[in-house]
Amino acid sequence: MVTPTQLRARFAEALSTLYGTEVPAYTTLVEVSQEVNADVLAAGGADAERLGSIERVTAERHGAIRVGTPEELAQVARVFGACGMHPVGFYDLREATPPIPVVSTAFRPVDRAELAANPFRVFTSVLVVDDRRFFDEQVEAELREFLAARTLFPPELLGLADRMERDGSLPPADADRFLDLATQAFALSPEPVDRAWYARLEAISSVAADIGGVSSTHINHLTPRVLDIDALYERMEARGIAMIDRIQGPPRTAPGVPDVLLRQTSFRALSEPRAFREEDGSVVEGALRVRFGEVEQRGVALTPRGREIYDREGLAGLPATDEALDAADLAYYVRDEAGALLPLVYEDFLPKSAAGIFASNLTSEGRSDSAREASARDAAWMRDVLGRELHDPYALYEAERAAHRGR
Ligand code: OOG
Ligand code: NI
Repeated sequence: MVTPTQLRARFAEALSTLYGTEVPAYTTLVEVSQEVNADVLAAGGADAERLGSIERVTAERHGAIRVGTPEELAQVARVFGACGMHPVGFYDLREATPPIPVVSTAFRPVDRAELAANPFRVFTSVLVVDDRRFFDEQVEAELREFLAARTLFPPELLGLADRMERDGSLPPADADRFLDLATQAFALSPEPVDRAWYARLEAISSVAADIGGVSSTHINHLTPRVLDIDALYERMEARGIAMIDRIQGPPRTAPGVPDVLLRQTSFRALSEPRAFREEDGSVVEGALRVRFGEVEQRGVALTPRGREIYDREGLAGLPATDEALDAADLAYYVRDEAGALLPLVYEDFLPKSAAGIFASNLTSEGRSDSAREASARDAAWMRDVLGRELHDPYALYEAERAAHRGR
């Protein structure tokens, strides 16, 4: 029988293979990440693995997907739920600059053994169709009609997902079928895009067009983890792949100073051939730029107090050693039997960086009117839509630290 843990590892691998055939520059990114990781390991020895074993880091990916309706989001939760991935955190990208008309969560394993077995996580955004800052009543009505008419996930896939969640395992043939259907659900569709409809949405927000302008969803990017993101950035540029102009998140730390939170960068969205349906009904070959490659480096998770200082003062406001960060309760650590501090790696996302990643890959700033009324969306809304617990990231780190202390 196949377990959710095995299913997750195989799903991450299947998506990686798919994305590599669809976006060849992703394969380059994975190759360069592995070169950099091998070099860091050779130079740093055991210290290089303080934020995760090389096996974990090599297999580690995060994906990003975008859906249109609460119903679609609830279905995503069932598919990922079958893989032992649970919703963690609430991110409101409408507050970003430029504002993006989505709210998001991340599906991921929540306990340490599961994260160690395979840490696959997916940043998942849902369009806010009734937010008047972006969509007037007419566009909202048309969006609702378009989204209601599509099916992202076939009933067979959802049925298999529910069986896995109910039984805790699936027979091998059913697991294979789940993986085929789930992977296919995130592949780029050959279905023609309605040119006029897509263009209307794109004038408002290219993310809205990517979500509500097409009849299927797709993986937007798949992100390997690297142990030295500055080295990676240089090597990608040396290979002739244009990266966005900066690394999001905290700056590089001096040697010996702990890395905190998450650093990310990406290469620009590439032009991909897509079929378009014109107003006269004819279908022509065109191109869209929406999918890109991103890479991340992870550091120790900060406590709410540590995060507040980081958000206000940057790295300069935080002490420069594990001992001091732990003593002042600014970052999460546990102690091994010998009393040495082990960092708890940050497993989540940063709204400012996410906004930067979104923004660097928009075709235009879009159009929004901040004077108009926002629609209410918060963690409670997200939890109701998901119909399952929405985990608070801090509660997860706290619980893990407490469990160690209790041993
Ligand atoms: C998600 C952008 C955010 C990250 O790593 O912060 C993100 C998207 O482009 O759909 O993936
Ligand atoms: Ni990402």
